Amino acid sequence: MLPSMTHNAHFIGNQWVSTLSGETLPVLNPSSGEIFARIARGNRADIDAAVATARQAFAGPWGRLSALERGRLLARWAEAILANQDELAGIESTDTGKPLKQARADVVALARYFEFYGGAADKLHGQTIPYQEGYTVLTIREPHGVTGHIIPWNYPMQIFGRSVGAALAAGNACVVKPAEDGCLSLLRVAALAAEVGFPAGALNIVTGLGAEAGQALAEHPGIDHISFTGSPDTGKRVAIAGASHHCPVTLELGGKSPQLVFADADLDAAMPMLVGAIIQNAGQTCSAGSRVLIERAIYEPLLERLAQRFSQLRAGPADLDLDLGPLVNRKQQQRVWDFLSDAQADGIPIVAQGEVVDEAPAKGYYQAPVLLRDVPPASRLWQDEVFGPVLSAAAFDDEDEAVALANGTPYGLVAGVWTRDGARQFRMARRLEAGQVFINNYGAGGGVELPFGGVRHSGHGREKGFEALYGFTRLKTVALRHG
Ligand code: TXE
Repeated sequence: MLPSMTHNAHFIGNQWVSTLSGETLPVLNPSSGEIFARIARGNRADIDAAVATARQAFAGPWGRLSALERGRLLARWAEAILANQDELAGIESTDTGKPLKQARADVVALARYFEFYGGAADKLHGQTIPYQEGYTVLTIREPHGVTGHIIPWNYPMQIFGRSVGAALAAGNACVVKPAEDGCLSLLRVAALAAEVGFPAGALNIVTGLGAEAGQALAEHPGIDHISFTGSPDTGKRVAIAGASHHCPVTLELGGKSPQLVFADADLDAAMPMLVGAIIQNAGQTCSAGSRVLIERAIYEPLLERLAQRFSQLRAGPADLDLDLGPLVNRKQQQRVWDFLSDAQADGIPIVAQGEVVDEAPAKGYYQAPVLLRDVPPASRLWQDEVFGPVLSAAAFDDEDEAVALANGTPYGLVAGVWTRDGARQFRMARRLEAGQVFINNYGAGGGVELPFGGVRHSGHGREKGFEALYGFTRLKTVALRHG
């Protein structure tokens, strides 16, 4: 079903469709820096075709399926994904540079989204509302219609799963524009959707560049809801494009997430999560724990432990399955280098660095993990998302200072708190400005069930969990006067 990796096409109406312009884009393997595939360079005309097909599906066979049937299709899709785990992980790992074990975890998470939303599809219901005598008032949750999904390259399968899984469960037809640097696994996943019986047009994928296919999708008047994950700047462009046709937009725009470590914390439990939260996916994670705030009494000893661990970390080609793989592309590598050279110019001390192994090809996009200390709150390194394996540390003296430092960036996606003090756990959970707060853990193992999203520059709207289903529906109130 899937065309060979060099045969590029969009997935529209359960068919492989060549791009109307005939243009293609090269796909580079981040581990080697070599071209290994080509994808279709979608444009406005391809988006028009995909939206028209989705609209027909919504008005036709897909739109007429019951919630139970939609749920069953999602469950079957999840099974097919798990049955093809090795192939999907291999594609993802080559395409994005993820170590194989991370890519395998992403496949499992994708299937888990479809299991969760498959089970939830027929449990999404409205309410009856007590009103005046002689009335019955009820609410109905209806799908928006055709939803647009702009997916980034850092977790193509997971972010596709959380967004498209919820949208389909709620009864929408979807048009997806994956990132140019991470779309091959999704084309294979789309083929599996057709194989398990999704009606034509329920899911459509147009590949290409953000400024072309992505912008055309966000601007398209036939799109009834947009979900976007990516950078704050592009998020703003997408929101403006959505506003041009009064389309609701959900934005997830990354973060500068802090982990606060108090002197009474269980440091043995914290250590793996302090390190894992920044090196997972080479730091290219929206919820990466990129800042560690440490109570002064344990600042030096904890930094020493972190330094020891950082100096052991190894980056290398995805198939070696080391602690981390390469960054996704040259642009992201340059971005990390820019942050590090600014930090050097500001005199911010590096405490420890990992290594890039000798087997790593010189043209790959590698970056060894770096730990920096005494990072000033006003520095770019403290304020802005690096999206690389770079951990910034700073000391605090009391809760108030910890909260001020933690909340003192434009972002607010996730926060972690490490303390044994129960009252402080709740105080911190209330005072930290973030969409998720983890106490004595971080990231909660993916947390398909847990509503997720940001405040301020981290975006708005919630994905994951049951909450996402509300975002992918619109509420209708029906007031019946029967006397
Ligand atoms: O993001 P973009 P980039 C952050 C991270 C990273 C930075 C830049 O800090 O270093 O963003 O990454 C599509 N209309 N995150 O340049 O541009 C694009 O094709 C519509 C955080 O890759 O936001 C891709 O599919 N779509 C993040 C997606 O937007 C457009 C994940 C993301 O690209 C578009 C990724 C346009 N005008 C980056 N321009 C997270 N929250 O996890 C681009 N796109």
